[in-house]
Amino acid sequence: MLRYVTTNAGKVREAREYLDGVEQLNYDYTEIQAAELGPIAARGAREAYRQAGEPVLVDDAGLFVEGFDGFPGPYSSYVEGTLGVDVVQRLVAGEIDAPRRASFQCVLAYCDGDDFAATPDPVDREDRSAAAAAGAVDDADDDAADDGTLPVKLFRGSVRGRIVEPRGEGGFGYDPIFEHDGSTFAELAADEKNAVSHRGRALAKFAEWFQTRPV
Ligand code: ITT
Repeated sequence: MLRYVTTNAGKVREAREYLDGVEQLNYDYTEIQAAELGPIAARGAREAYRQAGEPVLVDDAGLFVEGFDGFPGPYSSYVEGTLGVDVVQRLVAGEIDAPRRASFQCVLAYCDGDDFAATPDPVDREDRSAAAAAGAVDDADDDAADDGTLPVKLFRGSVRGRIVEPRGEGGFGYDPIFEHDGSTFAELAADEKNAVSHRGRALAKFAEWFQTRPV
């Protein structure tokens, strides 16, 4: 059975529209520090697969504000928990010259212990020697060494919008301050958000590929 690895129930609600019978694995994998979401999600998927022993899908997402060089990006969860969404909106509004343009990005990382030869979407095969040099793999520990060689398949989605004063009651996280095509994501029904969102786009790609995966 496919496990959607997240502590965030809002993500699972959105994923269910694309993936029949997917179950949440409420597991808080280690989020490494990185400038991009891909390596964080890939590392998380390896760890979660080793934990679950069955196919896993990790969902790493973030809000990238153009005027802040992409901040909070990979730190979006930490910033939501510390500053909060309203403060982020006020910070952006206070940047007189900065455009309020932003994007949401989502990376889904799938791992089932198998290889993915000749598939169109990116496959992350962590370079074990580079990881060892960076101290990410401890060769004295067999489990950690294996961890770096498990292939992970990545699916990406993004959506552009702008940061506005909070509106709407739906969604979660930064949805009330993210406006796309005249509505904030918190003003959209779940299916309307999915139709245009970063997660919806990544999920659509994943679901199409996953259908072709041998059981
Ligand atoms: P997991 O890591 O357990 O999946 P999380 O909520 O911490 O849960 P992320 O690290 O991917 O997940 O989240 C980054 C932040 O971006 C976090 O504050 C989320 O609330 C927010 N976020 C992610 N997707 C979002 C979406 O579709 N709409 C609004 N905010 C979102």
